[in-house]
Amino acid sequence: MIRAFVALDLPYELKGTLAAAVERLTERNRGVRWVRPEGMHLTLKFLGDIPETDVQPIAGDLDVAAGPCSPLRLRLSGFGAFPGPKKARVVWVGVSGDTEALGSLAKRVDEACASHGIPRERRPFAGHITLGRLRVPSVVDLRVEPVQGAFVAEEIVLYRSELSPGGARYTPLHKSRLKGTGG
Ligand code: 2AM
Repeated sequence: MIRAFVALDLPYELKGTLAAAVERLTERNRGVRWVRPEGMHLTLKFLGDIPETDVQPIAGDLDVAAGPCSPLRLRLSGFGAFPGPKKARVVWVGVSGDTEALGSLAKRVDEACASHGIPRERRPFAGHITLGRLRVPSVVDLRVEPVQGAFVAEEIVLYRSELSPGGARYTPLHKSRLKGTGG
C-alpha cells in the first residue's frame, strides 16, 4: 500500500519565506514539530493508504478533474491554528486570492478519489499550509511579523508520503496541469 495525498507544491522562494517565519515562530513556541521547508505544501486531499495498482487510474482521474480548472493565484495570509490557538494541534498559514476556485478544485479532487473508494471529506475545505504540529494540544503565540508572498499554482501533485522517526518524506508520483483558461 502507498500512503498518498494530493497537494499544491509551493515555489522554492515561498518556502524560504515560510522558513523565516517558522524561525520567528520557534522563538515563541516550544514543543512544536515544525515542517521542514522542502516538505511544505497545501493539501487538497489526504487519500490514506491506497493499493499501488490504484495509482495510475487515480492519476488519470486527477488529470480529468484538474484539466478544466484554471491556474490559481494565491497569496499567503495570516497565521492560525487548528482547532484554535488556545489548544493548538496544527499551526498553519492561510491563503487568500482564488480561494473559491481552490475549494472547487478540492471538491473535484475529492470526487475523483471517491470514484476509487476513498471516503469523501465530511468537513468543509479550509485551505492552509501546515507549518507545525503539536503532540500535546497547547497554547500557541502566533504574534510574529506577518508573511508576504504570492504564487500561481499551475498543477496539482499526487504525493507518496513515507513516515519515519526523522519526519515524513514526500515523493511526487504524478502531476496534473490546471489547463482551464478562466471565464
Ligand atoms: P495538513 O497537514 O495540510 O492539514 C500529508 O500527510 C498531508 O495530508 C498533510 O499535510 C495533512 O494535511 C494531510 N492530511 C489530512 N488528513 C490527514 C490524516 N488523517 N493523516 C495524515 N495526514 C492528513
